[in-house]
Amino acid sequence: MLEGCTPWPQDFVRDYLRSGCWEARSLAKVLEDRARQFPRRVFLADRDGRLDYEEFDRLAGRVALGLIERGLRPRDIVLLQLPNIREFAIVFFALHKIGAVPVMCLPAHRHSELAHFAQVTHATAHFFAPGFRGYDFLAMAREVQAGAPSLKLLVATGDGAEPGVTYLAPLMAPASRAADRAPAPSGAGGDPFDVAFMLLSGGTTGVPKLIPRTHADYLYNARMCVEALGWTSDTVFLAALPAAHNFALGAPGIVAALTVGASVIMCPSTDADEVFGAIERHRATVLPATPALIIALFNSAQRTRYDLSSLRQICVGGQRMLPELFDRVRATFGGALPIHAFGMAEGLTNLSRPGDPLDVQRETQGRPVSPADEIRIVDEQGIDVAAGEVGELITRGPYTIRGYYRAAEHNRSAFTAEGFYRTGDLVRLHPSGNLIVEGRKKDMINRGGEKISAEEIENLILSHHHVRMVAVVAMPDPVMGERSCAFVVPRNGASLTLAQLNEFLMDKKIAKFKLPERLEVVDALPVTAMGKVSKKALRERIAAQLGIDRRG
Ligand code: J2J
Repeated sequence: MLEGCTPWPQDFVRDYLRSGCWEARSLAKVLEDRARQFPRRVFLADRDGRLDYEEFDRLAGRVALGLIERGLRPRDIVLLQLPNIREFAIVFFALHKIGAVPVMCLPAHRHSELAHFAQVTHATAHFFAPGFRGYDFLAMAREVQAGAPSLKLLVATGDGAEPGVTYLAPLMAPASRAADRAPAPSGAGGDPFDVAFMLLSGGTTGVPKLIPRTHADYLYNARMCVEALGWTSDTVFLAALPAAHNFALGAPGIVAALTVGASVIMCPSTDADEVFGAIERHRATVLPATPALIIALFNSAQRTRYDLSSLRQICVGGQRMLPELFDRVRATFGGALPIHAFGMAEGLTNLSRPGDPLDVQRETQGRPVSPADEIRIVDEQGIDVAAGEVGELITRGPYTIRGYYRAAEHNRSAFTAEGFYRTGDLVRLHPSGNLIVEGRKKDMINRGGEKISAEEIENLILSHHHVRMVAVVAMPDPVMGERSCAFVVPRNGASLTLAQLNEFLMDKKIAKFKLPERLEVVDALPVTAMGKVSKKALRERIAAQLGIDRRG
């Protein structure tokens, strides 16, 4: 396995191979197989049209050759920062044909995050869409490159003549058809049991951690999602959530669709008109969403103007879907079934099953997709709690990582000695065998499914010279579920407003969704009996304050 990763122990490897969980096939190989099996079936559609499996595979091959010509090599690590457009998938599979390893960055990431990923991985290339949402990604890419000498290649979508930039449109163009006849790189460096790509952890640490996923583990994860949900080649999956997130990428997303020869619609926005328009136009059958997105879609006046009758499943995850929301989804989207998706980029996917009794589907967050997933619910001492009691969910299995990338010290606390990943989620076992998420231990804010590490933002705020102490906590929000609130103890006599704080944080060039949305200036922070800042007390305090604000 790639240096800096933690392999599964040999006896587990043997088991996962013997039981057929892991197969010796890379992502590129699965694409090539599907292209042979279903040449004329649509794999990918977006605003620019549809691509069948064969065309898509050919395009990915062309781009792979073009990138090899420009110096990209097997095992190179690259930053992939593309929105939900066809190029996202074309480049993703082109990289797999080469055997290069993409880091799945979000379009929302900015200089600070990208520079960190480049530095940790020694990435050799950065892929971006220059003007997406009016932001100058090229300027940012150049700035990141200036501080990261390993970044030799900047690759932009579209066409252009900026010096030092490779453009994707010419690489995809039929003009290079001669190259189509050259032997396409066929999963060259794509060892099925090695790292295929790296996801980013929502994180509880100062900087986001990288999650190395192998071809074999991810394909198994994807296949088991397909089985749990009964997808077929007739499934039409709409990716409106960022495709770089595990939820839309494969669990259960694009890679899952690929395993059964289904279709994927790339939708670059979660705007209601865009999402509804894409469902109607492409007769989408599956929509993955966060509770926040579902609520926004409900509240849209546009809903009744579109024909949404093709929808069969609405997978809701990233945050807990309350039973009331489950009922509303059922009643509103023409009989489409709400599915709980309780997953994590580190691995374990729990899904509710269409065949379960309705009350179980409604009230629980589902169960693991694989019988080989091991789950335990433990107390503070790591001892299993009694059935039905709340405890921390820990897990290991054929598609759950054994360690973050190059993070030996953090891994010692994030995993047990037996290799179980500590999810930080507080859950309880329902009599049906499904899980109910009751809360979490980990110190993060879950803003509409987008995770914010409290420590990361606290460290940045502490560098403000007006700040003596800070604690960032979640405050309840009817749409987003949570938003972040910063409690700040200023230095003697200093003052600070939310606008000033956020201006300061924007100068640090971080993703905008991480900015606190409320500032409480206080004289002191409450402490626990152990002398630690009591985030619980702060969360309760801001929740009570919001209750007063809303009433009053
Ligand atoms: C409560 N908490 C949930 C849910 C995730 C499918 C769906 C979501 C993710 C994801 C994913 C939750 N109810 N239904 O990767 O494949 C919280 C938990 C979890 C963390 C993981 C997928 N669904 N969560 O959200 O890596 O706290 O993955 O540990 O972004 O989100 O976040 P992430």
